[in-house]
Amino acid sequence: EEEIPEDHPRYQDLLTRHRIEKGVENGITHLQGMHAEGRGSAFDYLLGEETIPTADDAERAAAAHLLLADHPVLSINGNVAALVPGEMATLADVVDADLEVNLFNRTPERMETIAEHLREHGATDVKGLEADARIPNLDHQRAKVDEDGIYAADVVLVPLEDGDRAEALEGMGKTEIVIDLNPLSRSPQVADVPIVDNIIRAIPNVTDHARELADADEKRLREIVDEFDRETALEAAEERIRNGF
Ligand code: PTJ
Repeated sequence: EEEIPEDHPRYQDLLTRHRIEKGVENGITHLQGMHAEGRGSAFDYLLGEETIPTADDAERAAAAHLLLADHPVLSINGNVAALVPGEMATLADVVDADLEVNLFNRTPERMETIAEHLREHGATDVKGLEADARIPNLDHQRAKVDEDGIYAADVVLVPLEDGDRAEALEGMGKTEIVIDLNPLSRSPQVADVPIVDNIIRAIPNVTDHARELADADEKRLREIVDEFDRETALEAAEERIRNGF
C-alpha cells in the first residue's frame, strides 16, 4: 500500500485492487475474488466512485436494523476480510453483533486464516468454525453455519454475497442487508436493505450512522427502517449506472 501515491487519481481503486492481491497471496481471498473485485470496480466507476444519496439512506436503514436486532450477525468472506477487516470488527462492536466467517469456497485452511486475520484486526470472537447448523435448501458445503451465529440471527449483513445463499437466507425469514455494487445482482434484488456502494465506503458509513443513532429510541429506529424503500434505492442505483444521474 506504501507504493501507491495518494494523489494518484485512481488511488482508492488501486488500493482496493492491491488489498485483494495481497489477500490472495495470504490465503484469505479466493482467486474468484479477483474477478468479483474487477466486476465491482467497473460498477463503482460508473457510480462515480461515491456513495449516492439512496445508498446513504440504505446505510442508515441498515444501522437502524442492526441496532433494533436481538441477534445481528455480520458475515465475512475472503473479499470482505481482505478489504475491511478492522472496519467490520469496529461495526460489530458498535452494534453488538457477531462476526461469522462464511465462505463460498470453504476450506478449513481459509476459515482459520481469515478468523486469525480478523482477530489481528481487533475482532474478539469469530464464529463460523463450528459449522454445527445448516441453511436449508442449499448444497452441503455452502450451507454450513454456526448454530449460535448466522443460524440463530434475526438480522444478517451479507456483503458481496452469492445469489443462492442470499435467497436461502431470505427463505429462513431473516432480515437481510446486502452490500453489492451491482444493483441487478440477485443478492441485492432479494435483500430487505440493498446497499449499492463499495464496501470500503459502506461499512464506515453504517458505523457512523449507528454511532449517531446509538441513543435513539425504538420508535425512531422503526421510523428509519419504515421510511427506507428498497425499490427506490435499487432503481436510483441502476439509473446512475446507466445514465449517470
Ligand atoms: O471468499 P469466498 O470463497 O466466500 O468467495 C467470495 C466471492 C466474492 C468470490 C464469491 O462470493 C463470488 O463469486 O461472488 P460474486 O458472485 O462474484 O459476487 C460478488 C459481487 O460483489 C459482484 O456483484 C460485485 O459487483 C460485487 N463487488 C465486488 N467488489 C465489491 C463489490 N460490492 C461492493 N464492494 C466491493 N468492493
